[in-house]
Order: sequence, then structure tokens, then C-alpha cells
Amino acid sequence: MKTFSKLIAITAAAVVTSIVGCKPRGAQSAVSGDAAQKTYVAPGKYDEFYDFVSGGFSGQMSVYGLPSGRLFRVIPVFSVDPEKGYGYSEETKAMLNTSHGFVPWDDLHHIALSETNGIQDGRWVFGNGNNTPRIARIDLKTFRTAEILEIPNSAGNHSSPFITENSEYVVAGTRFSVPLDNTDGDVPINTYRQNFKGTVSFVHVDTSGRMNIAFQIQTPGVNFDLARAGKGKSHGWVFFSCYNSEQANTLLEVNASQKDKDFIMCVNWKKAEEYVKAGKAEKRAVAYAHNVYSELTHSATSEIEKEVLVLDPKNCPDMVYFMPCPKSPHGCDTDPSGEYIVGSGKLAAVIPVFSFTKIQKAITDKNFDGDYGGIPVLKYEAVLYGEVQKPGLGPLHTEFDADGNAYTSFFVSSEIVKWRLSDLKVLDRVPTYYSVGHLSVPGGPTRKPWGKYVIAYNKITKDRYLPTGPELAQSAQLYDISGEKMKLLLDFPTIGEPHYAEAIPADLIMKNSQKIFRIEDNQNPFAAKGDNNARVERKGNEIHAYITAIRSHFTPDNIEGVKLGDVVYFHVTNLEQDWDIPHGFAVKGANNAELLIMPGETQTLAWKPDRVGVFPIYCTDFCSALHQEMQGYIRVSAPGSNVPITFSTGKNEGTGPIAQNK
Ligand code: RUQ
Ligand code: CUA
Repeated sequence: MKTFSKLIAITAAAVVTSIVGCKPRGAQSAVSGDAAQKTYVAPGKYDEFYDFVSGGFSGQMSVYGLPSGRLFRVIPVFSVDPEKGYGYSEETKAMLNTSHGFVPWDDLHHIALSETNGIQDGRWVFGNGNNTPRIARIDLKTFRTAEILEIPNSAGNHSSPFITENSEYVVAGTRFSVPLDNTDGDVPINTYRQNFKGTVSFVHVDTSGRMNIAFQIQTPGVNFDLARAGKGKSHGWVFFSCYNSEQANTLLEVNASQKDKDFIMCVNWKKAEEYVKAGKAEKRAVAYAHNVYSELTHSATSEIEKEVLVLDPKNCPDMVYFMPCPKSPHGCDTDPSGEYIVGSGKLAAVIPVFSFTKIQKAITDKNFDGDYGGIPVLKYEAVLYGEVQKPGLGPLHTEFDADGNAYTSFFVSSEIVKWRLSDLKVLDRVPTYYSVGHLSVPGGPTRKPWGKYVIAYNKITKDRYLPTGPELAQSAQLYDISGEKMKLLLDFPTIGEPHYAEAIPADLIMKNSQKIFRIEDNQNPFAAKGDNNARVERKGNEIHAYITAIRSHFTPDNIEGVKLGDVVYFHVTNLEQDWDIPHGFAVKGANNAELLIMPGETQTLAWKPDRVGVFPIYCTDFCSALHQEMQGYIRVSAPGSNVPITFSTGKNEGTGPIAQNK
């Protein structure tokens, strides 16, 4: 909901209310007879696709199976996750560092799976952080966040992290234009037109996956919304939709809805690379965090990077063009051939389809309609392939199948509309329950859509599930698109607010899935690689407990000599070398989370006891029949006490008679 004008929300509410009011389209009648069979994945059988679904304001990404809709995993990305200790353990805290300090939350909207030759390759999945602009890379061997890069000169990283066809770049377009980081930001808000600028960033991804900001392009102040890279013939270009070409700074629902057309910005990034090489970029002083997680040390490091290269289109002719697009465009999607660019104006009555060939011709012919902030504006008629007529209300996003068909989501009229690229004819429409935002066809944004399904990610669920108080589960709906007509097969609830999602054939990922970390390779400086390395050491006020975990005990499990005022660092190494045997670690009263430690890994929990006493520790993950016995005690004494540091497992048993009760 967050990205739409209220105008639409109000209209949508009216539409939804009327749907709910008279229920013209019940679930039963909408579901075809063989639906259950088509989504049934028998116990013990695998799903055909992994589906990576953004979590919106939950800051995570979740992993479902298709067609079953079963949830497999929640991957913490921008948000702390006490379940896994992510952002709580000493090793992972640095992942959430930014130039503003520790930011334990963000708003993740879009998913981009890595590609080779325009085809999903299953190496990484990227996600954007909207609020404190960041891009994250998740390693699909471990399903863990491997890297987070902050984006300077940006605010509200919404049109991100769309990817180029060989994963050369993931892009980041600023949603909010702002005074840029190297300028005096203390300016009146109503000097937007003079002082506020936009940027789009091109983040290079190297063969190891590591990201760095290759360059940014400075633009007039507008709101960038979505983006897609060109592919095939349009490889080398990225298309960014933007609204608020009115440059309003207040009441945008009215003031940014004035003009008939806003823009899609076309960026020739190969040209931009040439300008960078030719020294046309300006080095600007900024500060942004670059956080990397190492699976060797099992820890993250955070560096603050200090400069960025900025290209100004004024000095770089033939690099950026604006293409008029009716009215407050949201989605901006390129078809598998790379010839067609589909704009979705939230307030538009048609869907404009632009032709890459025509764009090139208009550029050669200088078929311009003036400029916008010094950037040439291409003539609408010159670049338009055609318009889909009467498609529906409130178009948002378009995905594609391999047979030349497009699927567009309509928020206001709550439907998916299938239309043909060749003649722009509407072929079919199905209702969604209810207001659909993004939709996703497996492989839909690539050169090679796998097709089979379209999944609608709905913003408003209303009466679809058992009520759960004021907040209801968000919803995904799976439709079969293998025939001429789309058929609803399944509803499944999602967590957070799903925006974009991408599905990929399971066999591209499952064969690479990591099972354990080799204990020999563990380079965490606090690892205890074997029980004889387990120990407890005092360093001034710090107690370092090097603890090992193996079914079903900790070594040591009795620790004494901690004093009030100390900080205890529990460095827990999981000695298991077996798949699916994590151990957990928790201590009573910790103002922190648990640890969840994978086989061969070391993780650290910091604990500052607040009182004298004896505190239990235990394993939180049911690891064996004697999991409940996997426990221990820490004794905390008064600050002045002379209790020495002692630690042991199995050697400190009491000697009195059993069952005393004085
Ligand atoms: S958005 S529902 Cu944040 Cu991708 Cu369109
Ligand atoms: Cu280890 Cu339960």
C-alpha cells in the first residue's frame, strides 16, 4: 500500500468494499475442479520451484515452494531476527551498520535473482532496502545474507535492485529526491526545484558476487519508482519509471498527479561506462557502509566508504533520455526479447508499450520534445509501439511468459489481465482477492520465462482467511497459465507485506545447497575446535567463554567466577559435522537474543548480568533425544568477590545426598 497514492487507495477501498459487500465472485466458483491436484505436492516430494518473496516492511525475504505454497524459510536481510540471532550475535551486528549507525530494520520490496545470458543462474538473490537505502545480496548456497551495501546520495531506494542480463549491475534509483550528500542539506523544503536532485546508481557485481558502486547519474529532482534492465537487443540500457515530474514537495497525491505524462528514463549504461573511463565522472565525498559476511570467519565486517563517482548528463550527451509515459507510472517492464518496454501509469486508462527499435530511431533522428532539466525528452508518438486499450483500472506491474503474452496487475479493479504483445489485444482477465500489487511468472523478468504459473501478491486480503484481529495475513494467489485461460489454483498467506517475488526451478538451487561448514575451515578467532580448546578467560571486565556444542552437552557447562559488572562473551562453536544439526544457545535474562549455530560455525552472544545469582544456559534447538539435557549454569558473584574462574563439564558434581530439602 505504501507506494500508491491515496487516491487509488480510496478508490480501491470502494471497489473492495463493494466486492466484499455482495461477494459476486466466490472462491468456489473461481477455482477450477482439478486445482487441488495441480498444487498437491505429496509428503516427501519436492516442489518444482523456489519462490523468493520480498517481506516488505518486515525487512526479510521468505522462501516458498511452488506450486504448493509451502513456506520453507525466512531469510533475515535488513531486520534483526532473534530466531537466528541475526543482528544480535556479535558476528552479525556489523551487517546492519550504516552511515547512520546500526539500523536494525528496513523495508524490502524487490527481488532480483542473478542471471547469466539473461537466464536465472541460481547464484544469488538481491533485495533492496527502501528506507535507509541499501542493497543486499543473499548467497543461495547458504540462504544467508552475504553482503549489504548502502547507497549514498539517495533516499528511499525503491527502484532497486533490478539486474542486468549478466549480473553486471544491480541498479538503485532514489524514490525521494533530496539535497545530495555533499551539499548543504539545510535548505527550505519548498526549494525542491532548486536544491533537490535525484540519482540512479549502478552497482557492479563481480564474479564472486561482491558489489561496489561503479557510478551514479545525477538527475533533476523526481521520484524514481521501478526499473528494468534491457535484454537481448536492449542489453546495455536500463529503464526507470518516475513520477512527480511536477516536482511537488507537499500533498503529492494531488500535486504530483497534475501532468498527463510523467517519464520513463532510459539510461545507456554502456555509454556511461565510457564516460567514466574517459574521466567524465566527478569524485564526490560521501559516506556509506559496505558490510560483508565471511563464511570462513563466520563474521561480518563493516567499512565506511568515502567517495563515489557521479556523472552529470549535462556533460555526457547521449547517455540519458526521458520518454513520456502516462500518468504517474509505477511498473516499467521489459519483455523477454528486449524490444518492448511496458509502462504502467497508476492513473492511466491505457498501457503504453514502447519499442526499443523506435527509441533508437528517435534518438538518431533527434525526434525530441524539448528537454527536462537539460535531458532530451523523446517524442511519445515516435517511441510508442502501441497502447493496450481498456485494460483495467490502476495498472501496476507486468510479467511475461515465453509465448509472447504479458500479464498486468490492476490494483483498483483487482484483476490480472493477459494480453498479447504482438497486437496488444486483451486475451483474458481473472479476478484477484483482492487488490493485487506485484505479480510474478517464474523467470518472467528474464530472457527465458519458465512460465506455467502467475502468482498475484495482494495487498488487501479481507475475507480470504480466518480473521486474526485488525491485521490480516497478506496473500499470494497461484494461477495456472499453461492454457489459454488463467485458472486460480491456490491461495497461500505470506508474511510481511510481499511486493515483488521471483521463482526459479528448484534444480538450479538445490544441488548447491550447503550442508555444513567444515570445522577445519573455521577461521573465527573465537572458535574452539574441539573440547580441549574449550575454556573461560578473564580479560579485565570481559569474560570470554569459548564453548563447544555437540549432542547433547556444552563444554564447559558449569562456569563460576563471573562478577557483577563483567560482560560475558559466549563464543559457541558447534562441533557437529552433520547436515541439519544446529545447536541453539540462550542465557536467562540476556537483553539480547539466542544464538543459532550451524554445524562447524562459531557465534558469539554478549551478556551483561544484572544481578548476583546462578543463571541457566540451554540449547534452544531440539537436536537429539537428550536435547532437554543440553544445559548448564553460570554463577555470578558480587563485584568484590574472590570466587576464581573455574569451568568444567562433568567434573563438578555435588556430593551430598540426593533430594535434600532444608
Ligand atoms: S511496489 S505493488 Cu514497492 Cu514494487 Cu509495486
Ligand atoms: Cu543442542 Cu538441543
